[in-house]
Parts: sequence; structure tokens; C-alpha cells
Amino acid sequence: MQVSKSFKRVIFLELAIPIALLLLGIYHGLMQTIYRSGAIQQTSVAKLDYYQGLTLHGVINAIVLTTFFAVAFGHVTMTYYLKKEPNKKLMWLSFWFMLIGTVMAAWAMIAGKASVLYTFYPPLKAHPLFYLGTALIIVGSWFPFFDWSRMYMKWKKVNPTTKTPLAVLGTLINFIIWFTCTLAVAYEVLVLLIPWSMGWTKTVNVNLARTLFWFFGHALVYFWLLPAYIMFYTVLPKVAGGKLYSDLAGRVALFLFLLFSIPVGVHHQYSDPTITQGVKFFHGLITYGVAIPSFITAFTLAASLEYAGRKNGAKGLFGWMVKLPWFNEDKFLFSYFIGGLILFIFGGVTGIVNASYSLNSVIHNTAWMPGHFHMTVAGPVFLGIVGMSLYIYSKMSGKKIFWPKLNTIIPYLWVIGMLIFSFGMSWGGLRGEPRRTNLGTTYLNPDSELFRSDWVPTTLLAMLGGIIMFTAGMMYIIIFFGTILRKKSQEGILEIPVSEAYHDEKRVPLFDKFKPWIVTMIIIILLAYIPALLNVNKNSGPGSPRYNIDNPLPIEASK
Ligand code: HAS
Repeated sequence: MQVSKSFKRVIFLELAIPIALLLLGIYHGLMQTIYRSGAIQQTSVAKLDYYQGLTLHGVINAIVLTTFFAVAFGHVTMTYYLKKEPNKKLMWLSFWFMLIGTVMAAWAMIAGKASVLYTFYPPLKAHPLFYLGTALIIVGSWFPFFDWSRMYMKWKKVNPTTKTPLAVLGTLINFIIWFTCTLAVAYEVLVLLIPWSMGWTKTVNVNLARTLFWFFGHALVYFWLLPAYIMFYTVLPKVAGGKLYSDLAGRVALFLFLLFSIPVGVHHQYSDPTITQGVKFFHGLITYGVAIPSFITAFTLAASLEYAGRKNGAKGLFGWMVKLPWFNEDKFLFSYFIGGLILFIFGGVTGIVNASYSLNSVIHNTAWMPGHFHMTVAGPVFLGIVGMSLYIYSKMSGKKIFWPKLNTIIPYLWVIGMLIFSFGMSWGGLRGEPRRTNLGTTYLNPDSELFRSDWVPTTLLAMLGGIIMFTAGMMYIIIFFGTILRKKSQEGILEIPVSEAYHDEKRVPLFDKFKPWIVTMIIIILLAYIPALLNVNKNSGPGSPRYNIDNPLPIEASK
């Protein structure tokens, strides 16, 4: 499909800017593993300190990259399937909001005025520009959602009985979740954190802020995941050489995400004493519910891949696995997607461990946690994002991929690094190794009386994994920018592989409209969050003053 120059330009910028920032993002990932292994016993390197680096790592990789990509990919899917480009002015407005927000937050982090990690929990205080910057990124991502909703309604009027394309359905569901959950974080930032960070209010209700953050924070992880799921359902079966096993299964899974992505946030707060057990039980129960669409996805994709393998000539029970295009340069998306899916098997299992109230008390705030979430957000999400960014760029620019052979190997290198890293982190976590801690200055420093020899192998494994991932990440960046620097060899068009459905069930109206699902979503959210908010308002005690990460005294007291 032909698209306008302006459309191309926005998409290229939205893909390339966060990938350029990845240089900083993955460098600080590597540095984390080095600090933690005790290979260095310093609080800073190159004038950036440990927590500054960890904040940059989290914000760039988990907020900036994912949000820019979700918007760019949303533009691409809506345009490709509805055959109409979004409003250009809104596209640019959204881009500028997100870019200015990124620059503001980046300045605050690099200047050392926002070492508050990507969760920015109070009482740690950041510079107001950090909060404003993240708010701008979020608001910038809302504009396209409003425009896509308009485009969709127009399309539906003309095609009332045609099934909404799965990718369009997924994009809209993802942004309904996103819009709803970001309302809570917008309130946290604008009403609680900015006035407190400016010193206009003396204290903040930490528990209320945490609860509002997690209203947003767990839905955020599905906002990361759904673009990858859209690719797995609508693109993967095609590039594997087969068909999507069931179109309806995809719809059911997506609508279940709409119901269950938000009302689970308290599973991050099982250890918060302000929230009562009944509320935690309810959120825990729904957390098991939110695993169901992923189980549906696992079975549907496995069946689709088996079908593809058999179509490619496989025999026997497991022969289909061999007959998939693992190293096919022309179908390089397969390598990125399958790498992500393999990691997600482990990411999913560890997530289900976390969801259990009793098991959670063993692993909460330990290294197990980054072990879990790197196999999710740095698994299917990251590999989906970088693979698809390269694909879209190459197709739309008309440029051939730079170094195609290496390109198919990168995802597997990443998977190997990630499995080693996450194994080290998970093992360490089970032995009590804390997360978000510069272990080199204490527990991994042989001269310290706190030295823990049993954390030596775990942190070394994590560092080895980190080095392998860093290498894979750098190779990817070379290939992405190598492709940008190449000469155009064909006409640039917008094209994404589209999987046909093996079981293309007839249109079920319930799975083709949003209203009943949105109403049910709101009811479950109210049931989950009214008691939680009453709890934190009643049980929180006096509010907290402001703190910086490097000083145990409140800012006012240390002046
Ligand atoms: Fe999680 C903490 C529970 C999914 C990300 N999670 C986090 C944090 C992050 C995160 C970032 O209940 C840390 C936040 C912080 O900084 O404190 N998580 C879950 C559960 C799921 C889950 C139940 N998480 C994700 C996803 C994430 C993500 C997805 C990012 C994208 N998580 C938790 C809990 C905590 C938590 C607690 C808080 C713990 C604490 O104490 O702080 C589920 O959604 C997982 C379901 C997934 C599956 C896997 C399905 C497998 C598939 C692959 C199939 C493979 C095929 C290939 C088909 C059931 C789809 C086969 C072919 C071959 C050839 C082999």
C-alpha cells in the first residue's frame, strides 16, 4: 500500500529515536550486571551513578521505547487494515508531545535530579520536569487513540457486518486499557507528586501514590505485551508458512485482556500493610484470570506453528519444530518472534509463581523479580518491537536489510543471554539476593563483612548473560542504522504479512463490539479498586516528606 511522505516520516522518527536511545538503555543494563557482580565496587562510573543508570535503563527501555513503538505500530496497523491514513496533524502533535516529554525526562535523569527508578515511588523525589516529561509522553500517546477510534467508527458504519480485523481490534483494546490505566497515573503525577516535588505540599500519602501507580503499572505490562500478541496472531503464522489456528481464539484472548489487565495491580502490593487481605485475595484471583488469555495464546500459536511445520513437509510428533524457518533471512521476523515466545514460556511460569500470595512473600523485591520480567518485557515484547521496527522500516523505505544473515542470529543470541541472565537472577532471588541494589559495594565485596559468597555464582551468571545480551543489542543497533544508511533499492510501501485463519469462525457479534466488554471492565475495576482506595486512605497514617535516593534524611532536614 502506498502511504504519504508525512506518514512515513512520523513512523521513521517514532521507530528510530527510541532505538537510538537504546544505546544508553542497554549500556545501563550491562552496567547493572557489572555493579551487581562485584566486578566493580563503585557507586558510579563515567559520572553516572548506579541509581541514575538504573532509572535511565528502566525509563528508556520500558517506557520510551514501548510507548513510541505502540503508537507507531498502531498507526501502521490501523492504516494498513482500514486503508486510510490517520489525521496528519494529530500524528505530528502526538510525536512532538512524546519527544518533548522524553527530552524533559532525559534531562532530569542525566542531570541526576530524578534517580527514582521507572516506578518513581514516593517518598523518593524527582525534579518536576521528570514527572511532567513522563506525563507528556503519555498524553502524546492518547491523541492517536482518539483519532483511531474515529477512523474505526467510520469504517464500522460502512462495514457493519464485517469482522473487525484482528490487528485493529487488538490495537483499539490495547489503547482502551492504556487510556484507562493512565488516568490513575496522571492523577498521581499531577495532583500528588508534582505539588509535593515543588514543595507546595509538605507530605504525600505514599500508599495512595503506590496504589495509583500499580493501577497503571500492571496494565502497563499488557500495554507492552499486546502489540507483540497482535504480531504473533496476525503475522507469525504467515511468516512460519501456515495459518492462524483460530481467529476467534485471538478475539477471546484480546477481550479477556480488556477485562483483567487493570484490576490486578495490588499483586504488586501483597507486602503493603495498608491493604487488607480480602482486597489482596481478589486481585490475586484476577491475576490468575489474566494468565488465561496467555494460555489460550500459547495453545493457539503452538497449533498454528505445528500446522506451518506440517505444511512445510514435517513428519512425526515433533518434526514440525524442525521445519520452521528458524534461519530464513527473508522471514527474519520468525526468528525474533519465536525467540520471544520461547522466553515467554519461562516469563509466564515465573509470573504465575509471583501471583501466589504465599510464594510471593519469598520472592518479592528479590532478584527473582527482574529474572521474571526480563523474560516478558525483554523477551516477546522487546524482540517483537525491534524485529518489527526493522521490518517496517525496511519495507517503507524500500531499503534492503543490512547484514541479513547476522540479523537472523541476533534473536537467538539474545535468548541465550537472557536465559543465562534470568537463571542467575532467579536463582539468586531464591537465595535472598535483593533487586535494585548495588551489591558490589557490600554483599559482593569480599572485603565487606556483609559478603555473601553464595551470591557470587548467581551474579556472575547474570553478568555473563548481560554481556551476551549487550553484544546482541549492539549488533541489532548496527543492523538497524546500517539499513537506514543504505541506498533505496525498491519503492517503499507499507506492507505487513497477513495470516489467513485456519478456522475462520463466522462473526460472533459479541466478539466484535466494545460496549459490553468496556462496561464489564469498569464494573470489575470498581469492585477491585474502591476497597483498595478506601484502605489506603484510611490506614496510611501521616504522609511522608521528600527524600533523595542518596540520603536517609528527608530533604528539608538535611538542608
Ligand atoms: Fe509480571 C511483576 C505476575 C506477565 C512484567 N511483571 C512484574 C514486573 C514487571 C512485569 C515489569 O503476581 C515488575 C514490576 C516492578 O518493577 O516491581 N506477570 C504476572 C503474571 C503474568 C505476568 C501472572 N509480567 C507479565 C508480562 C510482563 C510482566 C507479560 C511484561 C510484558 N508480575 C506478576 C506479579 C508481579 C509481577 C505478581 C509482582 C511481584 C512482586 O512481588 O513485586 C501472566 O500474564 C503471565 C501469563 C503467561 C503465560 C505464558 C504463555 C506462553 C506463551 C508462549 C508459548 C510459546 C510457543 C512457542 C507457542 C501463561 C504465549 C512454542 C514453540 C516452540 C518451537 C518451542
